[in-house]
Amino acid sequence: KTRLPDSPVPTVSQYACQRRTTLDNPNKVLTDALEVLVENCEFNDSMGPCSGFRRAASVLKSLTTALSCLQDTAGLPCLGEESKTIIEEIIDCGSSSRVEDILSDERYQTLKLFTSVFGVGPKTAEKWYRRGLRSLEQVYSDSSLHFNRMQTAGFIYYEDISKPVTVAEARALGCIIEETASYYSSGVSISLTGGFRRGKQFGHDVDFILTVPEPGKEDGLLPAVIDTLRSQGILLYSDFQESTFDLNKLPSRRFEAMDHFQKCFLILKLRAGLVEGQQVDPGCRRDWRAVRVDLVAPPAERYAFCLLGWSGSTQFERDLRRFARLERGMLLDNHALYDKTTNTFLQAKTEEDIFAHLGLDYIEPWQRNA
Ligand code: DCP
Ligand code: MG
Repeated sequence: KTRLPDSPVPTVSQYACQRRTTLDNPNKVLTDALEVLVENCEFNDSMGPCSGFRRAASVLKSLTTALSCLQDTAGLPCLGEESKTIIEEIIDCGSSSRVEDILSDERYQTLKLFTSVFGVGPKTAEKWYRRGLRSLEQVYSDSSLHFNRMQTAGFIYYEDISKPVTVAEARALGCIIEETASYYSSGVSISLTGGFRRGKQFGHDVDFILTVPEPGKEDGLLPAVIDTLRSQGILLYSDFQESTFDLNKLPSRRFEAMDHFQKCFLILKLRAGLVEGQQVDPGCRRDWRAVRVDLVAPPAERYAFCLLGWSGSTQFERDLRRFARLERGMLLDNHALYDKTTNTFLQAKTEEDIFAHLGLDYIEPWQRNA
């Protein structure tokens, strides 16, 4: 028998930052199912199994062909027994009983509904559920409950902000923010980040990074933008967070979900007439919709780290940090990259610089949909 020459087996990395994951996902049925399990774990506060299912779903998202049998998963990383069982069930019978049970579970459905309100996390949702509340109407009319400002806005604008934001709307908002910021300084640069930067057609919000070249000048930027939006009559809600960024306190020891840059979480009034391709319906009771917008204003020299951190996906970010720590002995967050071996901060002007410091091939934003 003639032996075939050893052909290199294409291997899939266990790290999302070493995979190219576009929005084309031929295994969406499988990844949707695994993500139901992730969500359910989040509701149950069981973080262990949660990351297992998250990583499994993320690996499948990077594949360019649909799995047709369980054997197709041979050699793929991050697929535990539980994930494989789900995958096999779905391939064989079209659905997974475990996933179907969760989807029809009253607690899951209710927590999903409650956490769909802006400002409501799993803890609050659980509290409402335990009081026997099952619908948003019941929650909102329960006079013994206290809602914070964010949740109140979440209820008032619920219908609008639970409707996905389109690319055209994101663009229109970009123009508004750009013009508004230019009143503060002609040198302001604005970058679209988050899901839209990864090429998504819809988002739950629109994320922008604003920078000014002059060091320190970013301090007054967002308060000025917020004031102008208010005076234009398009500010429906604003939660401004002062910068707590301190170069001397870097690197932060744990993974931080939130960074320390100046930022604001907004709800803006977007007029239909400003959105390209959108007709103003004369019969409509109003010619605008409410949209969620997040702005962050890092010091210009932190821009690359901030951009990389806010571009996502969340799983891509998690794996970048995990890769940095476990494979390179480095600490990465939205502010900086720190080399623990040499005890130095590695500087970066661009995302490419950061990938290079980590010894990673550059992954384009549209390939980060892990
Ligand atoms: N992010 C993160 N960790 C978090 C929250 C956010 O790494 N806990 C990063 C990754 C996200 C980005 O910030 O991509 C923006 O957050 P969004 O919640 O707006 O997420 P996306 O923009 O990716 O998705 P959507 O289309 O739902 O807005
Ligand atoms: Mg977003």
